[in-house]
This record gives sequence, C-alpha cells and structure tokens, in this order.
Amino acid sequence: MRILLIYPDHLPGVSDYKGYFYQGLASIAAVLLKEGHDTRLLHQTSSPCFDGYAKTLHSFQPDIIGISTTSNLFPMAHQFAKWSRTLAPQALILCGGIHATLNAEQIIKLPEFDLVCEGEGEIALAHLARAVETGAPWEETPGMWRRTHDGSLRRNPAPAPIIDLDTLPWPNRDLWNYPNLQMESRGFATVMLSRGCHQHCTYCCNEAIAKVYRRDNAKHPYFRQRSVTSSIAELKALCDRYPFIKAFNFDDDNFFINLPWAREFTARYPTEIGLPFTCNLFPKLINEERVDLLARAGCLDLRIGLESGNERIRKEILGRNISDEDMRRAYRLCREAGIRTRSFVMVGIPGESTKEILDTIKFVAHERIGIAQYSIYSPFEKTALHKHCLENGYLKSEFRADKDYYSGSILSLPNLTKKQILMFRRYFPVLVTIYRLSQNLPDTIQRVCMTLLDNIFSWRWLPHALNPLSGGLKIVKHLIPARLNRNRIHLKKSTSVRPATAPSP
Ligand code: B12
Ligand code: SF4
Repeated sequence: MRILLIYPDHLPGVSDYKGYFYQGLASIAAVLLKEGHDTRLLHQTSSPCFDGYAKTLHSFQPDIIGISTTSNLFPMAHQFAKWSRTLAPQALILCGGIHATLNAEQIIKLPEFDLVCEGEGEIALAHLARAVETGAPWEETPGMWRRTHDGSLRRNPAPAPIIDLDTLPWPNRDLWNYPNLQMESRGFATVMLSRGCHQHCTYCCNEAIAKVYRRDNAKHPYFRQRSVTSSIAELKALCDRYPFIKAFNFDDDNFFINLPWAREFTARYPTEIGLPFTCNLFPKLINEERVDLLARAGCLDLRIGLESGNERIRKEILGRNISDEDMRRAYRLCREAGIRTRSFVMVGIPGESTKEILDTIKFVAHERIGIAQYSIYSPFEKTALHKHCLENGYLKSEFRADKDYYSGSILSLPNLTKKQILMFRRYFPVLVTIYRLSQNLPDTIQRVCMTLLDNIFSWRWLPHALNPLSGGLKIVKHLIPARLNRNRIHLKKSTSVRPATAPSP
C-alpha cells in the first residue's frame, strides 16, 4: 500500500519556522513501514499551495491519505482533504490527531473525509492498510468513524489502547528533514517516553482524550510509560546515529511524574547518555526529591505550567489545586538546584479580571520567571472549561476553529474586553519588565508606583492607544540578537557531557 501522511505544521507567528518533530505521526509511520507499506510524509511547515500538492500526489499516487491535525490547523487539514478529493479520487482520505479525537462526530460529516480516527492511530491505520490491501471491508476499521450509505454516522469500537509502549517500534525519523527541524537545528532531539497525564486541568485536552480512550476500554490506564531500558536504548541509538545531538527535549506532559521510574532513569541516564535535557513537570509534583533527581540526571531547563499567577483562577477555574506558596516553592527549589525554569502563561481566562491578569504579570516579574509561551486562552472542545464557556454564553458556537492563540480571543467575557486581552498578550513581556523595575524601588515609592501602574493598565481605553502601536514591538524584538533572548535555551559548548564510551545497559 502507498500511504501518504500529512502533517500540517504551519505556525504563522513564528518567523523562520523549520517545523517540529511530531512523535505521534512518527510512531504511526514506523508501524506502517514495519508492516511493509510504502509510507511517505508531507511535513507542511508553510502555507500549502495546490500546484505543489498536485505534484506530490502525481508522483506518489497514494492509496491512503492520512491527515493529522491539531485544532488550530484543522482549516489547513480540511484544505488538504478537499484537494485530495479532486486530485486523487481513488484514495481513501482520513483524518486523525488530537482534534480528530475530540471532534470525530463533526468532522465525519464533511464529505471530503472517508474516515476519522478517534484516538491512537498505530493499530487502526495498520488494520486499515491491511484491509485495503487484501480487499477486506475497510469500513469496519476499529477506532474509525464513517458515513454509511444512507448517510448516517457510525463509530467502530476503538481497539484497546497500547498499554505496553515498548512493543511499538521507535518513532521513525528518516521521513523527516531531521537534523534541520526547529529544535534539532539547535542541537536538541525531541523524544517522548510516555503518553497521557494523571491531572485533571479543566482547560487541557488530556481529560477529554482519556474519556474517549476509555469509552470502549473502561479500565484502561491513560498514563503509560516506556521502560527505562527501552528509553535509554533509543536515546543511545539516537546519539550514535545523529552526531548533532547535544541535548534532549523530552516532550512528555510530566516527565518525572512516576518516582520509581525517575529514580531508575536518574541512576542510568548520566552514565549511559550524559547529555543535558529539557522537560515538563506539573508544579504540584515539584518537590525536593524530584528536583534532586532532575538536577542529577542533567536537567538544564524545566518547563512549568504557571498559567495564571492568581491562586483563585488556578484553583477555581483551571482545576489546578496549587497555592501561590506551592508555586513559589517549586521555582525556589529549581533555582536552588541550578535548574533554569521557563513557564507557560495564559491571559483571557474565563472569570479573569484585569487585576488577576496583572497578578500573573507581577508573579512572573517577582519570581523572575522565564517565559516559554504566553498565549490567549482558547477553549478546546470536550474540555470542562469549554463546557463552562458555552453554558455562560462566552462562546457563541460549539465547533470553532481559531487560527492561533495569539492574535485575539474568541470569547466574549464579562470582565475583559477583547482589546484588553490582546493588549495584555502583546505587551506581556513589556509589562513584566515595567513591574520588575518598579519592584526595585524603596518600599513606599514602590507601593504608590504599583497602584499607579495597576490603575493605568486596568484603564478600559488604554488598549485603543497601545494595540495599534504593537507593530513597533515586533521590530524591536527582531533587533535583539537571538543569544540575548532570555526565554530561549542556549546550549553552551561545554554542556555536552556524554562519556566517550557509554557502558551498555
Ligand atoms: C509535541 C507537541 C507539540 C509540537 C508538535 C505539534 C503536534 N502536532 O503535536 C509543537 C511544539 C509544534 C506544538 C505546538 C503546538 N501545540 Co502542542 N503538543 C505537543 C504534545 C506535547 C505532544 C504531541 C504528541 O506527540 N503526543 C503523543 C502522541 C502519541 O499522541 P497524539 O499526538 O495524540 O497522536 C496519536 C493520535 O492522535 C493519532 N494520530 C495523530 N495523527 C494522526 C493522523 C492519522 C491519519 C491517524 C489515523 C491518527 C493520528 O495517532 C497518534 C499515535 O497514537 C501535545 C500533548 C500530548 N501529550 O499529546 C501537545 C498538544 C498537541 N499541543 C497543543 C497545542 C494547543 C499546541 C499549540 C496550538 C500551542 C500554541 N499555543 O501555539 C501549537 C500548535 C502547533 C501545531 N503544529 O499544531 C494541544 C492541542 C490541543 C488541540 N485540541 O489541538 C496539545 C494536545 C496539548 C494539550 N494538552 O492541550 N505542540
Ligand atoms: S498537568 Fe498539564 S498535561 Fe496534565 S492535565 Fe494539566 S495541563 Fe494537561
């Protein structure tokens, strides 16, 4: 079977974007190649064009076209499906990925898709390819949604999710422009050693995905992890194969969530791999032991979801039961252990006031937190906060597709105007700097200054003056040399500490 996998990965806001290694699709590709299918990848990192795509289809003549999509890139995925219908009428067209998993029932109504995959694609796609190859009825492929002849919608029960991740072949990197991708071109190899997460944050897709995964397999554990032995073996193979690797970027939702696994990993990684790494960890899980393990293993940079610097917003709206004190402690422990931190923050959260957004800005300023990403909150379908937005009339349409999470809020919130949300997003780093500077003033002046700043930035009409000027910020940003950007991780030459000959496991 000839299978074309399409990965829309166009981030319009990111200049000179080289594309990101996507573990999910790389894993599917590895399984299909292992099954003997001629598999290709179209990694679309720029705006697609009809003629270019026509050439790809003409030279490859795929039997199956599998398009992956996140919510923001669904319009591009849909565009590819429409073009495929015209250019390759013989091919089966299917949609998969996070957005497909959360919205399968809506997507299958679109005539350009023959099937929509809900959940993990490895078993489902391998099954489909085999069925098409042998002439068996592909309509019954497990985990897929389809339209029947009478136009009604059917969902085929999902296959059991993959419990033992060690049974999967290692994600394929050969189909990618591998050493030249966004992270890889800076010396980082992206890897994921687990799937899922134990937490229940109301804005995150994980809980909604877990529900989908459990629908036909009620007792299935959503969080799964590869064994340390299999993980180290892949990391070692990557180092041997790609000399450019100077560090690893572990994209797992919560890297050291499982303490026994973290202990075993830390006992082996420094001697067997020995490269610095970056990873994510839920702040509530950051304690002395995890920080000590991370530092000993070689963690260079820890990404922490702060999301909001206001305790009420975190606890009541975002479902993250973390006090301000816990948050501060997490950053302090990392600082003391010499681990650099960067955080994710959002503005325009339902129920948030200007004062609460300023709390986030002040928290970041006070704790001197590096920022990994500051975005505008956008509700993902099937999450608890999406439901809350619909019930309260903040969101007008249930099935929405916003292009990015930076250029404007899709919510109509009672306490914040869209212009205010945009202003706080655009000027976030500037406001952090202003508050940081004012924190250096003597106490009484500082108090007066803070009150003044709070009043100025809460003024409803300020965005009308500031938003049109924000183009200037972009110019200033471009003028700052990349090496001075404190929110980016830089590898020093000396950070490579891999022993010349690593002992075998
Ligand atoms: C690595 C990562 C990235 C990478 C790669 C993007 C990508 N496509 O995943 C980068 C850094 C570019 C990125 C950016 C963004 N990301 Co991101 N990212 C992740 C992360 C941490 C891991 C993805 C992964 O590999 N998962 C592991 C694999 C095994 O699971 P999977 O992705 O679900 O894939 C399986 C199935 O979905 C299915 N499948 C996937 N594709 C296909 C295709 C076909 C044909 C079939 C049949 C099946 C199928 O099979 C796969 C294997 O089992 C996830 C969180 C997570 N844990 O998944 C967030 C996540 C995907 N990102 C998210 C977001 C919001 C973003 C950004 C919008 C952030 C921003 N503000 O800019 C951007 C969007 C950029 C983009 N290209 O779409 C959200 C997406 C929510 C949504 N509804 O779309 C997630 C789910 C985080 C979250 N918990 O909310 N991200
Ligand atoms: S801890 Fe992170 S990955 Fe886990 S549910 Fe919360 S936001 Fe999602």
